[in-house]
Amino acid sequence: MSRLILILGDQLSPDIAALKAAEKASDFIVMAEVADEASYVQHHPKKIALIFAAMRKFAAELRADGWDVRYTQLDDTDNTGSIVGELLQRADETGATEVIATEPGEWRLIAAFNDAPLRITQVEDDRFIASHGMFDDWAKGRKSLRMEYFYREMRRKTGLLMEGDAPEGGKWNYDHDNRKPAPEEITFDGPLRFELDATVAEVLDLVEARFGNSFGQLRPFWFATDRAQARQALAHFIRHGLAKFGDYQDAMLEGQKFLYHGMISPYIHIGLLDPLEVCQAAENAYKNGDAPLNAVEGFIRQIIGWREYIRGIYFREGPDYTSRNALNHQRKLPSFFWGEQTQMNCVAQAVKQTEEEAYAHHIQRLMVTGNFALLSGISPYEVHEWYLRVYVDAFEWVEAPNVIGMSQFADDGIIASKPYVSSANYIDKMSDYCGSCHYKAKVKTGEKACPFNLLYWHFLNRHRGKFKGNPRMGQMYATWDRMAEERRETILREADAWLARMDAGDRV
Ligand code: DLZ
Ligand code: SF4
Repeated sequence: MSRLILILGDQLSPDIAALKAAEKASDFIVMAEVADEASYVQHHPKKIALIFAAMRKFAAELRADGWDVRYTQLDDTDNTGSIVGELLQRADETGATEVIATEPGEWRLIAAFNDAPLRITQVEDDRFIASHGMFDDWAKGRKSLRMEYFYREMRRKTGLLMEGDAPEGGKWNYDHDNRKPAPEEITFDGPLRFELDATVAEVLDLVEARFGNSFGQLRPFWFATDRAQARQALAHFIRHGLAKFGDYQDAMLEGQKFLYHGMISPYIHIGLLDPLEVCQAAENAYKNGDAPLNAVEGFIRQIIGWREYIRGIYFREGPDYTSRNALNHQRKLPSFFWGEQTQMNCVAQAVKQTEEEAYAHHIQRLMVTGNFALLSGISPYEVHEWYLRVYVDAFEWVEAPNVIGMSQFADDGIIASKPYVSSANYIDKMSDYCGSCHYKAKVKTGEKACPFNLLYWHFLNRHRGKFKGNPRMGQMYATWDRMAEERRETILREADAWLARMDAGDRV
């Protein structure tokens, strides 16, 4: 009996679980560009283009390998607009009565598959090192789920950077050597860029016609869109960027959108690169003496530590995770997140490059836009939707825990042991944004005071009840309490006035 084998736009791996369960002689592969997936949030056009182009090329590879692929293009006249609709149509067409799907990375689709009027078996996505069972076993009975301990398990399990039972170099984590301020000169010219081929050019025209009005620039488009290109992009980063990745991973420079970041996360997440092959390539660079341990360990930790941990949390916490709001933040997302002018240079820079590239690196996301949203009390759901929309590597399983948990503390501390808030100090130290800003990083009150300074105290003050007992925050409250009462009142008054101007749509 033939079956349908569903492959979603972020499941483009030749050894994806559903495909491993398939019979080439009798089963049909189903792939579909559908309006539902392209619009559950209004994605950045570059993200849609990457996914559609990579889907089309992957379908061609499968056909060349002898599979019968039933592929729906977005503008096909009989496109039903949803994945389940396409499965039903293909079931009719082929006589298949059963579907094998690799479990999607989003509760929304899992529920749609469970509720579908045909049998869809969802097999676990084994592109991850930690299965659901393994993560739950690790998490069971623990008071707190800190990434660092989970990461050590992953090191042991994969053998990456291990000397027998001990971590390479004697330490598990070399972050202490990372996080250097922005360097004078960048010697990496950024991710490898690819010329448009006929498939990509056709997809760009389609995306321009259908999604051209969404936030974000479609062109220039230069992403890798197949496995061979993604491997070249990885090799380019390993050869030219990795050695300094660790040192400068938190740095930010105006006009330098990538610094030493490889920008390979979208390729891993959609299946063009296998996470272990990426880590092994980095480990080899260390073994060959081409990159230092602090860079390689930091890079590998992002993949087998953070990425796996975040996914474990998403599935463990369940479908209501994105609606959590532990700090009861209700403010609307200000228009400068959509490119309207702001006088805060750090925010303007992060948003501008997001608009251009569908990318900003993790410190821009965490310490500029995320920090600002948390300090000013923006609804975490709105913040989550923004990140899911604008970033090319944003799929809910990875984006939601990073935003709802790590960045906005809306999960009440499942992921972060304290809220990631900081005043202008940190941004000033790690970037060159402050020098040309309308506001002054070192000014604490008055017209030129950096809003991050005002809002930092406003945040701590308004959440005192929740955080005053947190041992990692005692120092902050002690500093606040030592200030003269009049000064505290001035700060809070100015912060409220600034927020009111922002809410009124003034250029702040
Ligand atoms: C993100 C995305 C987009 C934009 N379009 C499609 C599509 O048309 N067809 C498809 O199969 N997948 C698409 N995707 C990826 C899915 O939304 C993704 O599989 C789920 O969000 C789960 O991670
Ligand atoms: Fe951002 Fe404040 Fe620095 Fe301006 S002064 S760039 S608003 S941190």
